Amino acid sequence: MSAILYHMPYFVSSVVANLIGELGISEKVQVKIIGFDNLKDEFHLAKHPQGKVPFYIEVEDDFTMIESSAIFLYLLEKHDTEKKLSNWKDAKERGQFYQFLLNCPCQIYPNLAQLFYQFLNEKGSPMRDENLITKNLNAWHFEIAPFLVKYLGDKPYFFGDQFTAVDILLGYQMVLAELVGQLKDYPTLVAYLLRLRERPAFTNIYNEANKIYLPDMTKYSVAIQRKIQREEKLASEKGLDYKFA
Ligand SMILES: N[C@@H](CCC(=O)N[C@@H](CS)C(=O)NCC(=O)O)C(=O)O
Repeated sequence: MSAILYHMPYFVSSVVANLIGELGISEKVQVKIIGFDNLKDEFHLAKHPQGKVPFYIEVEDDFTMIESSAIFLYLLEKHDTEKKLSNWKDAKERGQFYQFLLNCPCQIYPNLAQLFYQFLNEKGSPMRDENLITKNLNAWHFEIAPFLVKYLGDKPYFFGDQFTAVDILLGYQMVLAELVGQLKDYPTLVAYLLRLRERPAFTNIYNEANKIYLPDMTKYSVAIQRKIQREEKLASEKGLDYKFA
């Protein structure tokens, strides 16, 4: 095994794990689940500056990459040699692939992830920011979802009849939208998600069993404490008066 993707189910690393499944390259790229116990440990922080997932390592020369979309594009270019998932019909279609490659992690995912984390807090909890929830719900319902509904139209997949790498990127956003209860108003997106669920590589990543990895505040707090302790230690070594607020 020469390469490893470090992944946490339902985290944004899922798009890369899903790509590996679709390409059938799990013999070449091992998908390793990093559990809450190892999240933000010394090894993790040495490989990813924020202790996030995904990160990807080619073991022989310790070549390391972070950022889901960069790893996604790297693996697609390296392994989709038969253009099974990236047979773009022209430069414009390639451009639109780049559009979603950036729009998913920069716009859609942060919007839905913030809703997910906010909804972990009970109504009335001081941790819950209703303004942030409203802002993210508005962005989803008034901007993002209408854009996706219009783009998909009555096509089975985002670029037409053929499933492509773009559907891996957007499939994750559909899963998140469903998790935060915001997909049901959009029948075409619901039908699209059902279509994706017919793919074994998709259900291998997004299934009930893997939901044990969905964050809750208790599981996550150990990793956060570990990060805070490390930062306070580094700050004191540098003589900085730094306390995590
Ligand atoms: N822009 C980064 C975002 C990475 C990211 O935010 N990962 C989240 C999961 S979805 C994470 O690892 N969170 C754990 C943490 O922050 O402790 C990417 O697309 O790879």
